[in-house]
Amino acid sequence: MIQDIVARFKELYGSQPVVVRSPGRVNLIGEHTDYNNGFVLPAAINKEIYFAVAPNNTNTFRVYSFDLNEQAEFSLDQVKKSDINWANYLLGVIAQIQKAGHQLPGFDVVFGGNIPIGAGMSSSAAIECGLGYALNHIFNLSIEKLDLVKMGQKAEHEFAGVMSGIMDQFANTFGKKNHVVKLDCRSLDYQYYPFEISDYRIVLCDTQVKHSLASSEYNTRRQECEAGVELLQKYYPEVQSLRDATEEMLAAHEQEFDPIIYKRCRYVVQEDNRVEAACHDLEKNDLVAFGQKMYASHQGLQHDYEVSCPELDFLADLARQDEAVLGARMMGGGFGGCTINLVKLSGLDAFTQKMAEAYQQQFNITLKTYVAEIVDGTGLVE
Ligand code: GAF
Repeated sequence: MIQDIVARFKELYGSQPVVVRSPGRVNLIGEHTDYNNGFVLPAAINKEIYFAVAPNNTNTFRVYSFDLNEQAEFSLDQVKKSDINWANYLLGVIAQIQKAGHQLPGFDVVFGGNIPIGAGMSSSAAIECGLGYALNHIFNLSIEKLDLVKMGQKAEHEFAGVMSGIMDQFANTFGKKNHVVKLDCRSLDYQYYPFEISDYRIVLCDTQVKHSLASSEYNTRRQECEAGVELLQKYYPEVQSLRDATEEMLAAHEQEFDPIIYKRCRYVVQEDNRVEAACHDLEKNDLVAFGQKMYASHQGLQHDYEVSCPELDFLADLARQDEAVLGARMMGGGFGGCTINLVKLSGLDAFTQKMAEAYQQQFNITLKTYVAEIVDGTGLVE
């Protein structure tokens, strides 16, 4: 694939590009906690987007999407949102780099890869951070890695309209081979944990559905959490976000809460606690206990946070009945995309086959499954 992308670049633009590899991500546990300033436990995976990029000595940004076989060209003066949807993830990053005071000369890009779109593996963060990394490199902008992460997130807010947290861009950029990273989404302190699962595998079951509610409900969840914080602040001024709240605080004022807001907040508080506890499980190498927390996370996302959907619930329930599975849950924003499963290697083939058959029968949709390997974050392909 890399060779094809470089060949197309040379064909279209005639120069020699640098190549950047930008991965998707999984999240083991800690869902919808990032924008509540809480904790997440993601990793970069071997589903990746590749960028071929070179300066072009003009004032334009020319780009070709290898996967869509579409081309576009934009002036770098007054970069704004485009009608070409896919280009917005790129334009958003360009706008952020310019906003930070960097002069960007013209450049050409060919990009493409194998992160399934809309499957909850963060192809959008991979596009944002991959381009940011490439531009930083070819123009020697000296932007810190963490600032590239923040620019990617801002691009998502301003050009894609999703008020996402920082997890996806962080995992993309700071991912480390064979490790998960526990991120404190407030301080941005992080810690790597070896993810030693020799006879287990991370398996993603892709529902192939993306319900249209996804981005509007995502933004609604953010607002619901903020409403919960506002109420708590009347009694606990120290609560700046749900990360600072406890189940006891919530319970003490349950009557004053709208019941929906209450269960949203309770879920977030519990999920943050689960991330902490799951990290202790990893320290003890107790994958069984870790898996149990994944199931509990799914229950909370399904019943309290209500961001799951029948397809995800079906897959999580079915996985739970399989002895080869330690844990399963929906992953990412929800309303479609993937479940993440920890599956014993010896039972892997039987698991994927059984899941695919049952899913086909239930929804008449062909399930896609992926075995994810944990790789390093975005970097140059030498
Ligand atoms: C999406 C968002 F982009 C992340 O920031 C995160 O909130 C996630 O949904 C849910 O945990 O991937």
